Amino acid sequence: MVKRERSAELFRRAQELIPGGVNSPVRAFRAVGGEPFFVDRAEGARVWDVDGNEYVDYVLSWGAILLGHAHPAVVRAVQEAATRGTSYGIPTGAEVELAELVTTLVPSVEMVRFVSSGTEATMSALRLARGYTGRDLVLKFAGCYHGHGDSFLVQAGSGVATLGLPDSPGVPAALAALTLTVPYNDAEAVAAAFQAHGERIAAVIVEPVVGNAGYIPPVEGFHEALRRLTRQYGALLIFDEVMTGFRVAPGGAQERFGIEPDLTTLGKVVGGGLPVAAYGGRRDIMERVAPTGPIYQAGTLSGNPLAMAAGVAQLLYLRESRPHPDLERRANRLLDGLLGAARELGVPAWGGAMGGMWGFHFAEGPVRNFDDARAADVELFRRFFWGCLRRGVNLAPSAYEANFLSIAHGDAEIDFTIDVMRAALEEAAR
Ligand code: KE4
Repeated sequence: MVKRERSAELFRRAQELIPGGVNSPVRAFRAVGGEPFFVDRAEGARVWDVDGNEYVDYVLSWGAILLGHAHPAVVRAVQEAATRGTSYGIPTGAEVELAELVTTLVPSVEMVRFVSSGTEATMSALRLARGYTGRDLVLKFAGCYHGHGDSFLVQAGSGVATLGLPDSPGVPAALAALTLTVPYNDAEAVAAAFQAHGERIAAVIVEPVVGNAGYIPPVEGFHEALRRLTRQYGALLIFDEVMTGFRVAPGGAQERFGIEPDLTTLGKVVGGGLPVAAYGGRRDIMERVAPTGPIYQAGTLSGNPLAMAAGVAQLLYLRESRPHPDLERRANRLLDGLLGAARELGVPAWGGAMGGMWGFHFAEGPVRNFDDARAADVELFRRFFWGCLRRGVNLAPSAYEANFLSIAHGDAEIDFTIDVMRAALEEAAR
């Protein structure tokens, strides 16, 4: 039995002081039951909890860690920046350096504004799209998560072209009504929504590869349809690449799919594990952002020098090492190991991998949208998750999340994980 006393004690204290004992809900393990472990330290592909248990980690700060935990280049850059101060509220050269890296790696991004979280990036991109087009409606996809901005905490109305309803208390119905929600991978539903509301839609925002309903890749032609329909109706196309940016390819999903969105939001990898996110895109749109334009957005810690240093270090390393083909090979080997074990055991399973992002559903598949994902065997997932954790593999603690891997996940870690997943599935499927 894995010792967990110190995590349990910390969790008890945390719950007294922090809602659910965590600073972001998914960390509380409510989707898998039981209690979370508390991390003591991490290095490369591994994390160690406060009771000394070791895990090969596939959460990787929900995708932010591409080079592996505590990569020397990132640690050195942050340490060095800290000796010169931790925040100024005054422009620094590091912001220019990261902006140059982002705009060269992500071709559609001509100008960029750094913020401190993905939520801030998507909220700002939406306000910009509304300000630039003079329109109010936004169209999103069921199962896609774009942070906790009010306009995104909205559930689908009854029909594809009906207006949204609040998906959280505190979101005003009047605001939720401005968000249309349609099924992912359903270009006809998007066309119907545009036929019904086209002249009022400011933007379509989409996870180009879904990571927040479990892993769901786009079907052939889906993004081309979004690009065509947004152009046809004068709406902006926003690629929310907070998760896919720099992870599925150096230039993100848009490079992989050959799509040029009008705006892109970025996060996670761009900050090397420190709080950096960004929104950017066409110069004629970005120039409408204060202080060059009237559309307001600001942030005390935006462009924080330590966070910029971490982001620059991770992106420079990524640009030189071009790790994505190797990451994808390993992710596919890992997934083939799991799917092969499932086949042998007669367990329905389906999954996919793109660059350093991968995921699976215990369902026949293919999983094309949120309804398909919700039809998967979540109970089996819960047993499987704990079977892996007990054996030293830390997967995302929810069936509706993606997993990741880093350049530190070598063949030894992949082989170990395949063995663990096989044993965990055998036990869970009994
Ligand atoms: P943050 O505000 O959490 O930095 O980013 C919001 C966000 C926006 N867009 C996409 C595509 C995202 O995946 C996210 C955040 N991802 C989740 C993972 N499912 C973060 C984990 C969490 O909520 O703690």
